[in-house]
Amino acid sequence: MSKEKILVTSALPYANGPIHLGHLSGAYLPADIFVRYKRLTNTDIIYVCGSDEHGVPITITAEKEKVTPQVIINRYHESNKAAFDKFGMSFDIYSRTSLPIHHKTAQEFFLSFYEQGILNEKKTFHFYDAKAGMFLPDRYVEGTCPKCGYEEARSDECEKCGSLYDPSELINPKSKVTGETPELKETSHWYFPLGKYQERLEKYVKESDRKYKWKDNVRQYCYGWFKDGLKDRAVTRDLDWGVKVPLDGADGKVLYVWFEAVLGYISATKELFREKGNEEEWRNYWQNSDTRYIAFIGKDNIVFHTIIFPAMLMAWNDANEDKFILPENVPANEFLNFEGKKFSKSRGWGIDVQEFLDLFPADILRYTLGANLPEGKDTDFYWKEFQSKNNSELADIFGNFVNRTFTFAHKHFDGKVPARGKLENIDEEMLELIESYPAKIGALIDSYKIKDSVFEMMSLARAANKYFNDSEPWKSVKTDKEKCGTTINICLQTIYTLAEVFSPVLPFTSDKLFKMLNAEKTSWQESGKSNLGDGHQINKAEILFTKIDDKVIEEQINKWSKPEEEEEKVSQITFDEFMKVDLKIAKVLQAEKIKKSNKLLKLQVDLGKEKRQVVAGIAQSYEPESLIGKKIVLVANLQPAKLFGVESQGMILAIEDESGKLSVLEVDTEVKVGTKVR
Ligand code: B3M
Ligand code: ZN
Repeated sequence: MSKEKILVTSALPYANGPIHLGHLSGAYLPADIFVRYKRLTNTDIIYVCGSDEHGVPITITAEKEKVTPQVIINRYHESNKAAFDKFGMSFDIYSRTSLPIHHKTAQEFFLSFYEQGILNEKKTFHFYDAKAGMFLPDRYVEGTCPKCGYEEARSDECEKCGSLYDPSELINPKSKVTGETPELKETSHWYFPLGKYQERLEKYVKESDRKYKWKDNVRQYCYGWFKDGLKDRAVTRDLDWGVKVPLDGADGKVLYVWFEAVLGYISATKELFREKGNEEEWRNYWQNSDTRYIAFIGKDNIVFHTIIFPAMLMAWNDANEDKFILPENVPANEFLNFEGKKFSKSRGWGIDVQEFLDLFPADILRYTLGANLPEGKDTDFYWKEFQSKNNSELADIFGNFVNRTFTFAHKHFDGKVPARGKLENIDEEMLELIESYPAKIGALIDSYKIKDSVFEMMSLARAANKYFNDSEPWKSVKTDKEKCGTTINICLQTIYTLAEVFSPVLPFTSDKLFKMLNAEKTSWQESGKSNLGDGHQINKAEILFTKIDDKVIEEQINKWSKPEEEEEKVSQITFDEFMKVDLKIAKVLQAEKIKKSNKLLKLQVDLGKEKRQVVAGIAQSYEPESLIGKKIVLVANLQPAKLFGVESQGMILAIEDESGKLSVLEVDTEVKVGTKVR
């Protein structure tokens, strides 16, 4: 049978900062487990990744540090590569998008689209920061929302009330780069007509999902996009850092980072085989309809991998002889949080990988993250849990079992695998168990249930520990040496199986174990058999896992509880500033939903001397009727604003809990309407 061909990619991390544990759980560890497992089956697999080295955040960081973007990307490319290496990531290549081979590949795609005439050139107005001499991407402009008055609204979209508007409507725009007021300046860009591919994309998603069982979150996300309708997307930007637009007169324009970053997978593969001196071999993966392509990513990257990248490949395939395959599956993970809160580089929240690996060995981290992957929902990294996974699972179960077996084998059998005597039920059951586990674990990994597979690996270690206990070799060694030999023989065979099935998650420990066993890995399928012959000499045991002290963990917990307090600090205002806010008690007279909005309610409130109409974003927390009669606190002197075409003359105070549920601030019904709050 010819070997199955698989191409695996993980999202290319931005070379703009260190990777943290959240990244590992999202797109890297699951892929590495998958790849390491597949390499032990009859598979021809390559695993490709690299740094994403373009995009505005890199230029902004460079500007802040007064260095060139090249300095930034070199720094983080090298340090992230080293961190991945220390973590045991087994990429076949960790490339980078600043390489000429990538620029060339991305430009070829752009030109193919351009020459087919599918790109639309459009003129639009964008914010331009004259001081920085650059057009500002949306998230680098901040201003007051024209609809709700929110002061941190983006150039064309308000996070608070969800409205979209024209950038010219944004009140008091400020550049986040220089703090200056940007001007609106006309520019032209090329747009990729995503909508034209919608039908084919829907078919592709539907069929791939049916054949390969896509994850629920991924499928639902795609259908959400389809439902909204796919729109043209600009594939160029006004910037000088990036892949140049390969057209005359396009000076100062580069390809949009996402447009070229996904193509980075292809150029990295080219680079891999160029290094191997087999330049055309990349086609055997990307352009071979027998190859299975799996793209591992985090949930924030779904649209780029299930819609935009496939559309680009379709567009290429329409016009070229050499046709690309599309991802067969995109097993996107949710997010890992850190001690209950989102990782955040800007807020300094969450430990990065280098920092972590300076303190603890990679395998413990791989196991802890692997056992808690955010496959179906967001999960959390907690120091306490990390400690207990290490101490009571890796050390107490797995390590203990290996240690006891080795001690016995050396003490009573000269470090040689003893022959088996007559098998009892308990022995036969254990042998059957180890034979069944590789297939069981493999099937889980094959269906991207990596977290469950890790659980099963430890289940086998647990069963082995129990087998040792129940067999009581410390008794049989005195009364029935042959029986004792049987037990130790089976325990050693089990260690072999464990060394192999754990190898995708604990590669360093697995290597140690094979060295201790004085044996080589076999294929995944064979690893459940009895692989150690009678009389086989084993080596001395090494310590596999050491327990982590409470003190060490507490130190970390203390260290990571600081930013939270800092976060609570908000900037101070003067008494006079506070007194400018006119807070009044109002009574809700009427409440109704606003058409087309699932967040907003329209309220009529009584202020005593006057009545007001207020729009409040509380529709997901309250049925309209339940608000009638409540006395609430109103910001009465807020500038009126229109939301979804409905005028709002004030704002209601509310509290948001962690789940996002809102509770309006209510006061005693005895209080008179119109009373000032102070
Ligand atoms: N660099 C975004 C991210 O790291 C982006 C992924 C590119 S994958 C082609 O989340
Ligand atoms: Zn708004």
